[in-house]
Amino acid sequence: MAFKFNMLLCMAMVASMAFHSSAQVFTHVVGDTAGWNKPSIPTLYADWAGSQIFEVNDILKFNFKTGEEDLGEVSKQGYDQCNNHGLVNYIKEGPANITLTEPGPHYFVCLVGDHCEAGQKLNQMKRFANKAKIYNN
Ligand SMILES: [Cu+2]
Repeated sequence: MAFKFNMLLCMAMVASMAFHSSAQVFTHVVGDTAGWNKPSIPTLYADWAGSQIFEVNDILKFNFKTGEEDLGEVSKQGYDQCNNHGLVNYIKEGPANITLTEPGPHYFVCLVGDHCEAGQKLNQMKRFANKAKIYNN
């Protein structure tokens, strides 16, 4: 009887550990169904980011067609000016998954044509639940 109980307890512990680890990584689909494309409204990605709560190790999934869009992680200046200033990561093939390895702002732009100027840019990665604060930069 005691053996059976220990087995059950052990199984319950394993199950809860599995649940915990899978719950820690959350994938945010950037732009939801709009994907990562030249947006119909300039605030689409800012609005989307404002609806999310990010945590370190969460994943950003950028859904786009290879050859039609791209993805650059750039500096604040690159973001503001829509160019590749401070490029730290450039991905040509979609879809692209980016893991948020640290809190605070991250700056993403599409470097195709005038897409960034039209609003295909993302920087509102400021809300990290485990930090319980808003980053103001
Ligand atoms: Cu684009």
